Amino acid sequence: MELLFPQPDLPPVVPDGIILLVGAADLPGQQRLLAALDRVLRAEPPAQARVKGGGLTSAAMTNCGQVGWWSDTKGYRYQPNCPGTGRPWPPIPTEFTELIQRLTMQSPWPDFCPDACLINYYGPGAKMGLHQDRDEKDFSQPIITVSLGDSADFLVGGMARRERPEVIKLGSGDVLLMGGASRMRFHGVRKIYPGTSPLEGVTGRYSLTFRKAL
Ligand SMILES: O=C(O)CCC(=O)C(=O)O
Repeated sequence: MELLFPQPDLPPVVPDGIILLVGAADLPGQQRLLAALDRVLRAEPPAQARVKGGGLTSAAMTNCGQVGWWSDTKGYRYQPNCPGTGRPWPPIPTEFTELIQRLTMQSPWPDFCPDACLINYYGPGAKMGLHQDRDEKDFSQPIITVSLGDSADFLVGGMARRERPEVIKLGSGDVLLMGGASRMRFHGVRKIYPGTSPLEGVTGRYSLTFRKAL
């Protein structure tokens, strides 16, 4: 069908307390983030974690910051050391904190100062089930997610797992802030789109999720 008017590029409607910043990091910015991420990954390579039931997470994980989120058969927690190596997690790179400061300055959370950054790596077919982030001490602080690499379908549900989630497409360089009335929404990742990364040499998707854990 021929359109009478050009199709406007409307941003997706998101629930109250969620701010979606499409293209918050441009390509050179993403490359700077990637170089910093690479240093963290070389220090503490991502690994799938055990969950309480005994299975493994679909995404591989690592952390930087004062504490890192981890899971094993005993449950979920933040801890100062990498369980594999026993070493403290690498510090959050300044390239990451500068981006977060720039983005939160005009947000409802101008004082947000993350002490933890959980890095998830999704290879082809990896996903993350609907869950709430509830291991942090202060729920008045948001969770901020930066996407790098392949695009993904991010799911945002309600306060109960059974509520049908909406799908928000996240591309490389997009940033999602989740706080306020939406801080405790169930969320997850339904699928990634292999081969869509604009970053040379990156296959799969990384999400850098910044938290105030302590
Ligand atoms: O990868 C994402 O965008 C979501 C990550 C997430 O939900 C989490 O780490 O709790």
